[in-house]
Amino acid sequence: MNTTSRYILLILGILFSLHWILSLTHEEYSRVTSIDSIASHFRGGTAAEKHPVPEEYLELNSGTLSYNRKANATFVVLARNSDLENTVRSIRRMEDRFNRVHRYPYVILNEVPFTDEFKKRVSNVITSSVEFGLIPKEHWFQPDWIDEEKATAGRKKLEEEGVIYGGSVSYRNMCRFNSGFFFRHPLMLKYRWYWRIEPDIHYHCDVNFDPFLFLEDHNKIYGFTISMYEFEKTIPTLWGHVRDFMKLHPEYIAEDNAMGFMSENNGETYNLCHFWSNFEIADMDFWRGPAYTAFFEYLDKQGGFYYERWGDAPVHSIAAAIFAKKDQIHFFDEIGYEHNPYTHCPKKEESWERGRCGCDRGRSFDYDGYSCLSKWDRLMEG
Ligand SMILES: Nc1nc2c(ncn2[C@@H]2O[C@H](COP(=O)(O)OP(=O)(O)O)[C@@H](O)[C@H]2O)c(=O)[nH]1
Ligand SMILES: [Mg+2]
Repeated sequence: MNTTSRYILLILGILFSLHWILSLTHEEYSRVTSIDSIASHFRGGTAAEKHPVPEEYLELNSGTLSYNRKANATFVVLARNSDLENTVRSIRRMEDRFNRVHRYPYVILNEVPFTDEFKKRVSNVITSSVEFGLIPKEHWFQPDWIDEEKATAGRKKLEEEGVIYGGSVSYRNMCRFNSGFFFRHPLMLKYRWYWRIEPDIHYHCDVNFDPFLFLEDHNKIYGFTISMYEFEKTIPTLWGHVRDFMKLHPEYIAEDNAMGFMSENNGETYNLCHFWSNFEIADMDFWRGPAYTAFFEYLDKQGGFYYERWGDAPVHSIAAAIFAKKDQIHFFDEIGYEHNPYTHCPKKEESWERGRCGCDRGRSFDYDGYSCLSKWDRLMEG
């Protein structure tokens, strides 16, 4: 071997070792350079390309299916009185980009009564109708049977570890409420579908189709725009309980489900992927049905909403991925959405143009190292 070849081999060896060490020691690096993630840049068959909302749903098309039709649906917003300015902004954006055409109602919920000022300011930007609701105490506060000493120790630990909202009880109340109770609120019972809105989110494109009708007509139960990895420290025991539940209730596990999105080894371990639930368009019949009811009750009994800091995002996502078929979950590429710090901007250029999107497609979160969309693409390709 001549000297040049030796040098080349040496350099390749160093690069390979560096890559290997970085992959082992830096999760983020490992994600960005994983085969899935790199492959996604070259894939033609991403979910965005393969599963667009069909032409006949687009309002630019005179034969659109959504004229003269409406779903039994509502927006739902959970907010505090102190969220007033940001709630007004989110709703105003939703009105501008979608709802001044579609006129779906709003339900706005809080564990304390909304002030008159809040109701007046919010109602003023809504072109449809709105109901303000008080959350029943038993749907919100930490139950008596939770061991407070254990819960305090759990909060302290996460706080010391610098986990976001690690020491907050109200954040835990919120996550448990969003996991198991919002769809049981008396004001929500008359509806089947909901679209969740949070204070200070942005809609970057015109939504010129009715996502509720699209989901309903295609027998889907859940729509998302952003997916990502969960902080493992907030759910150390969650997957163990999920596995126990699946053993107890194999009858609820759907055929052809989306387990492959969340696990690389058919359910043995959780890869932390979940749909970001601050955006959700979903079917409450699914949450109200036997599988999810039993699942939520089972998880709730373990106390992890308080002893750890289980989020509604992994809880909803895991349930949708296990109890529904993968085809019943939909990635909405067309909907440009932002919740600080991440933005989904449509991948398809024609969707971006048609939606008059203001976002930068080059900065879309979709194939960021922290996003799980490449895993979704992989699943939907198979
Ligand atoms: N009524 C009420 N709403 C809350 C409370 N905490 C959070 N929320 C709402 O729950 C949602 C998620 O909270 P947020 O602070 O945005 O959490 P993040 O998105 O995970 O950072 C938002 O709609 C908040 O307005 C609370 O204590 N009371
Ligand atoms: Mg938020």
